[in-house]
Amino acid sequence: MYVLAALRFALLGQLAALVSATVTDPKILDACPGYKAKNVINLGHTLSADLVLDGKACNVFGPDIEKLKLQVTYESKDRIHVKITDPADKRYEVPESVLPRPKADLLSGPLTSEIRFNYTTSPFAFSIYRSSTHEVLFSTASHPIIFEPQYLRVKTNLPANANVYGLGEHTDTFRLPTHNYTRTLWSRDAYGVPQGNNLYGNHPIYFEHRTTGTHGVFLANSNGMDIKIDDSEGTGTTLEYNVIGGILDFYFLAGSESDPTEVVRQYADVVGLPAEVPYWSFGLHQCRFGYQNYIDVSEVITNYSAAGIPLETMWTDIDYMYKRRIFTVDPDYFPLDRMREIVDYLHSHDQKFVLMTDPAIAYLPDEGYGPFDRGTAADVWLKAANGSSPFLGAVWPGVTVFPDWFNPKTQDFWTNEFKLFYDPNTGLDIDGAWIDMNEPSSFCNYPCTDPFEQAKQQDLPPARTSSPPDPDAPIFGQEPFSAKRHVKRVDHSGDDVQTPPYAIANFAGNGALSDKTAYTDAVHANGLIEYDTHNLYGTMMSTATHDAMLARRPGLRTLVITRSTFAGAGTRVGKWLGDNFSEWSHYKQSISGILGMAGIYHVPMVGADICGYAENTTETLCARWAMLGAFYPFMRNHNADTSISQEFYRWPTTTQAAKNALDIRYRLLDYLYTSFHQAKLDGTPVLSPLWYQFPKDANTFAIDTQFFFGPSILVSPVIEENSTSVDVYYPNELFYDFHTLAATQGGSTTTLTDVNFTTIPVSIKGGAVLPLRANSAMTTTELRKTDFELVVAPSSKGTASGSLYLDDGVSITQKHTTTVEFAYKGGKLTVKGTFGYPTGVDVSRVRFANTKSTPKTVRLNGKAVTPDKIAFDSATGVLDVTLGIPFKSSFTVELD
Ligand code: MIG
Repeated sequence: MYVLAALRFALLGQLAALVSATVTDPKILDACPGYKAKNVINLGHTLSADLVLDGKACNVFGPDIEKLKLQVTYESKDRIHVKITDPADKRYEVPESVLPRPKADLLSGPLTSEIRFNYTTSPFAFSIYRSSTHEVLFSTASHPIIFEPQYLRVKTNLPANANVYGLGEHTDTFRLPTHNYTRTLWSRDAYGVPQGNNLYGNHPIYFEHRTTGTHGVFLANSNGMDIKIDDSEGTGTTLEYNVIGGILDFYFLAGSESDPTEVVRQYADVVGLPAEVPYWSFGLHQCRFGYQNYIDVSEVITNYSAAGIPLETMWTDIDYMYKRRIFTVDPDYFPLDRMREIVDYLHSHDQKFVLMTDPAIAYLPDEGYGPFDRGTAADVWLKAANGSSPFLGAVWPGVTVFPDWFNPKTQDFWTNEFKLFYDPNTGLDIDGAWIDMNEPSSFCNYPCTDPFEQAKQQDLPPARTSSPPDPDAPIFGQEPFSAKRHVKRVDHSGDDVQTPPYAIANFAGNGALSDKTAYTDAVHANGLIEYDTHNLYGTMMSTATHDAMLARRPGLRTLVITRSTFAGAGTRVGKWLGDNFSEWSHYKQSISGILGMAGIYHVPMVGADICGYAENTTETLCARWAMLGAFYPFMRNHNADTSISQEFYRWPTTTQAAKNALDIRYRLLDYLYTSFHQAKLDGTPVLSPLWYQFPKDANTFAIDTQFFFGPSILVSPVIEENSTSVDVYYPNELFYDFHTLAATQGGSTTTLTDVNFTTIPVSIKGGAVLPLRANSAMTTTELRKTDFELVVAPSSKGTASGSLYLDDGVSITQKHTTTVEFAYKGGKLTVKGTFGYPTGVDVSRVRFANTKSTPKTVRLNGKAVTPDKIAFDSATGVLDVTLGIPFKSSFTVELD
């Protein structure tokens, strides 16, 4: 039976591959009739038209839809919304509840817009061009739009060797390949994060950069899709969307001719500004899969402290659960009272605790498993195709159900489970939440005819020797049974939602859409089916978890780290990059991964598993990775259950490397915090590729082994195994060594040699005034009691600026904040701020880099500073002025 099904499946798969191989031939698709525009109504601010099939249907992957509706809206001076759909049919669209859409500014229109919409009526084609230069940014000319029930195709020409970035989540180069390249968007549990594959998250946005400007294109569509970039047709480079459902819902972002970060901010106008996270969440996090028991956990905490490596937050993976059931602890291995002791210990030492919560809930009717019983009573499970019985998968605890985040009662259910299990008085008082497996992941391939058999074969849940206790007696009693909801579905009649005619290049299992996940025909409470909403599952779980965490500690920011994301997820959660390997190539590719999340998709609280998740790390790889990881916004060491231990204290080199890099990170923590605050205000990226800051310098366009951490810290890690040298590119500006402040004039590639295994090259871009903590500390609480010092690193023009934002670090609404602006010009440093939040510390000193000689006088607020407080190092050109003044008011320091 199994064999037959598998065989049938393999055949189907090959057939689908064959069909798509022939039909996606660009010549066939380009020969499709396309549409003719009729009844065009152009009101300036908006334009609408009927699109009518312009010839004999080509029916490549289903019948061409005869009549479509085009709606164009100038939403702001830098954004045009282009929507094409079938007016006769209720097609799926990404719900506003998941991705709220921006409002249109009614005063905008082509006259004031930085980009414009242009079109031809017969055949219908449209283009977007830059108003100032008339440069075409996107054009469907000579590539007819194809619009079928389960296949949408839009194709644009690109410049040769186009610089395209985005379309994540992926582990490919940051600048995407332009030859025979396919990006598939379909969430999957992507162990090993292979290049070229679809991974956990989906962000259908790309930026295209030219020396004449940068623009963005966002397709608000959550259906499975292949986006192809190719230059092999001999007709130039093209980018082609092949989407298996939903509608064409494009946002074109004008970006800017001079500043690439404009388009980043404009994208935030569409998907939302990133969540502000607590100050403590920038401390070091330690995790692993495979801590055997509570003693292991407590040992790690002790060992970190003994090694003198600051550990801010301890994590525990699914090991703590009883039979892998969420909202339970194993009474023998992770007994509640001992785990509560650990949490108390952490809290009394200003440290934090995070636990994993998976979405899949053990299917255990009549066993008194509270979460299952309460969810069943509230009727919040995702349903099978029949619309009534729960959809069953096989995950860690065995056979499971999945919460349906579209069900209006699911939030209350989830919030209540969090309140019960994570109750500070009776349960585990977590400070943040870690959510995994939310693609959603299931261990069963399609057709998963018997999840019970699958669970048995995989020995799920993995056996433990202890006997099962009563995992959790309900505290608040049962939820009232609710009447069956009315199911209203998007019309998928006639569609094949398991094996749609166009097969996207899904890498899960055998490639079927339902492989290793909830079936595409699983039904949500609002009638939507997974075929359309699959890519939203992780983001919806993120929102629900974020809200559940806020309900536990009202008014306080939280940290939620998810694996699966969709556009907009960053408004609530952070993300880690999933199951990488302890390999040098994965260490390297993590840079483009974090740049995508923090630099494009607005999920800035991001990091990869430091030292690598699967396989065994080495002392030197882990040392290098500890140092690179110190410049991930989210810094967490995590590994797999079968890998060797890799806490930073395990090897001397790694210990020293971690200490050195953490020292830099912690001294920069307020700078990072300020950067996150800026991101929250206007979407300015927290991390940037070099070209964001040097957009005219073509040497920077492909660089993805160096990056800016905040506005002015350039990180240039050693990349190769066993190497102590690295080729770095310093763009044309002054760069200063972070430690010595020695200046280098950029403009070329330099080989740094003798970079030992406890050192990471970090430099300050000229033009920055940095507020640093004078010393690092063992916790961020301690750090906040440490004095500040300032570094003035002038640009080649002799000026510098910077800023500092400070608040209590935890409240969502801040009563008192401190904002300080730093400006340096003509030998005068001006520090001007409003000091609503008391820093409680001093400014101990200022170091002026690139100073030619000792000035005649140095004045603090106009008064001469005594010579004993001034030191000049002629070798490095650094003038060090001791201040020792309370950091609570504005001041100036003048050199002359
Ligand atoms: O099937 O919870 O990506 O970080 O350690 C594996 C166990 C489930 C996958 C996550 C990984 C985590 C692991 N999880």
